[in-house]
Amino acid sequence: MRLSLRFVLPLILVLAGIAYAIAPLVDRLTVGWFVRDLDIRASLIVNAIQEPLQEQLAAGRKAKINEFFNRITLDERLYAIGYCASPADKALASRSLPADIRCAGLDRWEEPGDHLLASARGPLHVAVKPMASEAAPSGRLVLVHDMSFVTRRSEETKLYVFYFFMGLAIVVSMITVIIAQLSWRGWMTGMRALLRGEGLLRQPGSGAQPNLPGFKPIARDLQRLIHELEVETRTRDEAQITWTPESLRAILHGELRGEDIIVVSNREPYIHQRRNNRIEVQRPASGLVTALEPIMRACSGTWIAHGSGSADREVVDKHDHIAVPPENPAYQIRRVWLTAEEEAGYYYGFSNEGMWPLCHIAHVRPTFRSADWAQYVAVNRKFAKAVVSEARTENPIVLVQDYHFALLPKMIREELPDATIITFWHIPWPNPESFAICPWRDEVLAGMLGSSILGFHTQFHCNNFVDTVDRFLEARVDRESFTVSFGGKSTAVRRYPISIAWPPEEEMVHKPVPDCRNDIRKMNGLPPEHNLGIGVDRLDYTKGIMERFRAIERLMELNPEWIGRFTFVQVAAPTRLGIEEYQHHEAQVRAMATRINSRFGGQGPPPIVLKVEHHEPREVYEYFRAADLCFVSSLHDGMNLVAKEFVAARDDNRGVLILSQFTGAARELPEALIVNPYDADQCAAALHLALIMPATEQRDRMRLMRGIVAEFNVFRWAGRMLLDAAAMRRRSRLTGKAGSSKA
Ligand code: ADQ
Repeated sequence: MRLSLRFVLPLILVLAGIAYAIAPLVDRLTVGWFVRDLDIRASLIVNAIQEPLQEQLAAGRKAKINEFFNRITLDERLYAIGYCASPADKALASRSLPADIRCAGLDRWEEPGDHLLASARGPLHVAVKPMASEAAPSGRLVLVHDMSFVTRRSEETKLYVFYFFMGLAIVVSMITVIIAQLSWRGWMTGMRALLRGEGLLRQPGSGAQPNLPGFKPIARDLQRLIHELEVETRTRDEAQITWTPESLRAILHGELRGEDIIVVSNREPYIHQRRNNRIEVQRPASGLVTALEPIMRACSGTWIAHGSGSADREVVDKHDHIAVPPENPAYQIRRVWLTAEEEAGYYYGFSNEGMWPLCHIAHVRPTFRSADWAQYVAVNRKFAKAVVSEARTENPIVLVQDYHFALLPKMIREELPDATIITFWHIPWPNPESFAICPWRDEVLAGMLGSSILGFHTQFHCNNFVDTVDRFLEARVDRESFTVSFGGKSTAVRRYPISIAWPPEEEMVHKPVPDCRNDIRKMNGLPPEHNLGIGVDRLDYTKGIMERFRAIERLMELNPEWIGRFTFVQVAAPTRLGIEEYQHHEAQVRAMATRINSRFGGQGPPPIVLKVEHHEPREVYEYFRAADLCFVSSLHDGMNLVAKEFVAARDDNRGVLILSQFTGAARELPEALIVNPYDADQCAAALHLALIMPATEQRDRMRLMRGIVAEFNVFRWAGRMLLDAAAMRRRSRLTGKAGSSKA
């Protein structure tokens, strides 16, 4: 609009100037035309009155002639008329004949020219016409016409000319602006089409792509340029940034200043619990919370989660909001309330009896019930509504967390088509054959493909997902860019390995390692130099706790020198106790520990100390620092943060990590002793190797692992996803697409 005004105003001024300049010319032209008309009119009048006038002259009736002339001048235009018999005579004339016109001076009005005479009532036109006849008296007639109407007409004409040019200016400039706009839009559409790799012009409605080979090199060059710029920026960013909460915050301020950020997860970052008539605030020990908190603090966004605390309802405002962190509020939690039936169907049922075993190869059969599915759909819908009601803009950035919300991306996309939706799947993705078990597989896949970016921990999980989509949906899969186009939108499938905060909080590593060793051994009734192993997990069948115990039993069988000299402390947090499979698993774990302890525990400290309870993160770190080895034996794990936490805890560069090959972490920490948890002999050998590993080798391995965890920390995980989202939004603005880009 501003551009149009900038163009139209000068054009109007120029045309107004032209109109002003040509006005005198128009004036002169119109006066000339009227003078010619009046001359002709005068001749006609002379012809008409000549005969009766000559009769009167012949009869010598001068008074009658004057009266005749007065009558004629009643005509609106004819102002005066006179008759001169000769230059010496006095004119016989109407009363109105100006005094300046006398018979003696008539010659001047016969000379070529305008014959205009100025008077008080305006310009007058004077015409002198000979009245020649052989038979009758001759002489000259003077006809004076009133020209004031000519002046009036001339003014009107000037005005018309002015308006005409103004109108012309507006019409011409509007046409020019419209043509310019259309050409610009056409050019931009063409460029966008080129950048999308389409032809320059699309046949409206046909979807046909004309092949314009001449433009392909330009498109290729532009695409390459944009890609190179992005890669260069990202490489520069990632190589140069030391990822800390501060750098993440600074990047968010720079790249996503003022953007509307919404996080959705099942678990909330702060839980209000009522205990002994007091309300306590709990922070769940969760990698997800650690990763996302700095984002929320930096962007002052909204975190939507299930309000699961016993005092959660008491502390929210009327919009179910509460500002957190309590000591220094920086963002808000929006709590979503679920009924017992909803929680049973959506959380325990479909999410944890269906999707969890489906995605983990742990040989526990998934259970799918249509009633659970109905609750899962309903709860996802409930959260989608919450997202829409919390969105402050048309295109918020929504970070959807985990398998509880597979349908949410599509539901949000339907309401907010321009949103940038990043879904992160914290658990593995199975191969297509395994996934086909899910009766609602197409709906789950379509739901997830509402995302702009879909993140997994490992490339292997990305590959499995893309293979699954390729197998079951009518979608276009581009394996070079790893994007899936489905239903007119495309989703980028990306690998973002999650991690932990680095450096760990001072409070976690405050207590010196020797003190941790002493205190933990004392606390568990173990001698001061006793060999100690540690396992920290939720009591979940995917964590391979039974396989771990079997390996310890095998160690005792194969290397009896460790009996009474080695104890493994298993800290197991109770989890999902509403599910029968978990109750059964806990009973099995307890029974197995008891059996092994009774077999090998007679000669001193037991091989296994099982602590089925939740510990504060600080206590967990104390165990990590006290142990000689940490054993992570997951049967299948998206990442496994415990492995990284153990590495972070060991600032003394001691301790050995034994890590299952089926964890995402195994791909990042090859300096750990990588084992197959199903192979008890191999695991026992790894335990033995860890217990006899020289301090120098422990140090070398630990240093390398600490370097990796420090560099690829959780701030990098969050930062990379958001930088990708920011780049996607920039690209969308350039190519005129939003959210998950049009395919
Ligand atoms: P989880 O299956 O919960 O996470 P994990 O990554 O090991 O597994 O994280 C567990 C967290 O809980 C760790 O921070 C650990 O310290 C803590 N924790 C475990 N037992 C505890 C106890 N008894 N007391 C106190 N704290 C305890 C899911 C996926 C993983 C993925 C994460 C993050 O299954 O594969 O790594 O999400 O994406």
